[in-house]
Amino acid sequence: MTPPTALIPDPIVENAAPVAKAKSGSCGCSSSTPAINEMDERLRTRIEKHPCYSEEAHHHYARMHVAVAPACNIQCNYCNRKYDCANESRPGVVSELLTPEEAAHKVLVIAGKIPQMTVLGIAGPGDPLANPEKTFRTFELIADKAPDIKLCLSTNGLMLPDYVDRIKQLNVDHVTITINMVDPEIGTKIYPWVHYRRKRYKGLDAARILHERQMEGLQALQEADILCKVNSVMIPGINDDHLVEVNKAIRARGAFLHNIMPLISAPEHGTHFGLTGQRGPTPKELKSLQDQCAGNMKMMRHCRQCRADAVGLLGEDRSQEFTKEKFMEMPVEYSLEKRQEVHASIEQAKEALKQTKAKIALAAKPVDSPKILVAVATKGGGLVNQHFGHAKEFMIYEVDANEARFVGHRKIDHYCQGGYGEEASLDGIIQTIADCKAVLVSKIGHCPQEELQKAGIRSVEAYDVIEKVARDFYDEYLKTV
Ligand code: CLF
Ligand code: SF4
Repeated sequence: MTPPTALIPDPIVENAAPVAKAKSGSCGCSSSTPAINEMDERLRTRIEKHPCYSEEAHHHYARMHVAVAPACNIQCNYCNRKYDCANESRPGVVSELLTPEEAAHKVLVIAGKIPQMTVLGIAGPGDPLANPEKTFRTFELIADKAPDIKLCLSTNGLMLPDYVDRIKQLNVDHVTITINMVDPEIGTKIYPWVHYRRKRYKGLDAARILHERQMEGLQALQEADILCKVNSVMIPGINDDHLVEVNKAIRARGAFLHNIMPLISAPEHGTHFGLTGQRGPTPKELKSLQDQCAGNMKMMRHCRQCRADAVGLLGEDRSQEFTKEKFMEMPVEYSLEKRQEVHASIEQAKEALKQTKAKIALAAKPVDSPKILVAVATKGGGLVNQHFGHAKEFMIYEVDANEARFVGHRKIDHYCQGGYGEEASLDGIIQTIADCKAVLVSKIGHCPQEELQKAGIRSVEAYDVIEKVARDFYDEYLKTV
């Protein structure tokens, strides 16, 4: 097995940010390059440690959520109030509710134990802005005691225009709005009611109010220079075609990033869509819509629809290590200096990996070549570094002769359970990655390797930079087809 080319990868700043275009002088050369570089640099520092806003950052930096906001002011047809806000959560997940003081204690404990945790988000279990005092009190406590932690919130947008000034004052630099439609007629199929200024609205009135408030909120965020991500839940037959319009509308109003998430719907969730048999999109349908919108603006493809009390790197869930019973007994060991040391070493390793990737890119010959998908097992760091049997999800990369590009992730059942391979999970895994030509893993047993081979999926064992392993496999693959 070859040693890793570098330990931790780079913070390549994602493109397509709503950065002003260079003004050209009469000679055609840029007269404002320094200003743009300055702006790029500022943008880079705002997102480089945010695992949701930067695809590269999510390999290295973690986020956590605190569940301080129980109430909600609208009803979405994909949500059951017994559970967390499904705008940013998988349905069927329940979080333990915390007071702002308990939440602040939890954040400080985790900031000491997981120094790569750089972002604190409030995303439920209801809507943070339907619980403004609890939400803002929590942010105040954390900003005071842990100034290096970025503050983030996710809202349905109904009350957003009222709070943009307060959000700005508190230095919350990242806000997500869930926008599923820009046409209230379509909204009537998603939202049965909204509760606004002490009155309940239904049907078209409800959808119209929500739509107008979302657009107003988005515009206000742009004017306040707060980075805004838009989440959209893709609901086949209801808003799937329409999300291209949503994408254009949000881009025109300055959204930084668009995250189109699949509807997760099952009868046992007890949601309207679950009970009426509304299906979610297939991975192929989701990717195709994301690709369609990608020409317009930067798409987020690494969202894990995490819970309102999520802790850890995206894709890993450490929330059970920090239940209320446990974290209330843990001492606060927050140290700004220690955290900065850890971040500096991550940044160093990222720089090393950036150079490795640059070399790979340089060696690529821009030619027309078939695209294939490969599935990658990783524990983070931008490396193929996980045993097949330990993976709970695969990252999917699209590879051709020019590049290996992250296009999404797929959840799977653990193959290795209690030290033994599970045949039933293997069948499920093979189905989940049936369209991939290979799995890239640090190690794989003989039996799953054979079964994968029968299904036309090759196994590649390596411990190295994902893009390098993917490209090496691609070169080999081309020789055999
Ligand atoms: Fe949390 Fe959301 Fe902030 Fe991230 S999550 S409030 S922006 S810190 Fe991220 Fe989780 Fe997807 Fe949300 S992966 S569900 S997009
Ligand atoms: Fe549920 Fe969130 Fe929608 Fe409120 S905004 S109904 S909590 S999914």
